[in-house]
Amino acid sequence: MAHELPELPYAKDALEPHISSETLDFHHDKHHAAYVNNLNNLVPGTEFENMSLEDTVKNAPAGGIFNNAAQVWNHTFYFAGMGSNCGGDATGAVAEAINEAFGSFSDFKEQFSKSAATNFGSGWTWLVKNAAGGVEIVNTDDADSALKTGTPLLTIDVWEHAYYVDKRNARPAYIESWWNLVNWEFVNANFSG
Ligand code: MN3
Repeated sequence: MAHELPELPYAKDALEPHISSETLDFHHDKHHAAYVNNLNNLVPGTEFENMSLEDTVKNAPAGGIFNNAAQVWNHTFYFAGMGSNCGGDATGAVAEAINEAFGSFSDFKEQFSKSAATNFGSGWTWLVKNAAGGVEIVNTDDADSALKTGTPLLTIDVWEHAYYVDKRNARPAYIESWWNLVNWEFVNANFSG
């Protein structure tokens, strides 16, 4: 049972002008694809050979299998959390949870953006549902995934390959663009799921 690279849930140019089709050519077709290929090369003959992607992320020890499995899952989740005709303020039940946790959407947006901008080196910034049913912001390093510890609702990839084509070194400009793409229907589905 080989892992497969999921298709993007939109056309390559659907996220423009915020994220270019050239970025997606590299980010999905090269980087995401490479993690899938690496994982498929690593699992034969191990206990992970026939394990689902989610279970592999949750169970693999630190090392190559975990890193590649988590990067496959994280990227699929990241791409699914964006779309055209998206962005704006949060909607639905997750909007209420955000207001409860952060006071207002603008306060949440400011804290999330700051966490993503200051997440040192390569990593991911997440909105997660915690054990109490509320929401919080979590940063992870490198390939690490919020899937290991809780219920991810939304993520932004802050590895340089996510923004260097469009924004060069300006991570904050990428984060500001990304807010225009957040798919709040996806976030709400994860929150209630
Ligand atoms: Mn990436």
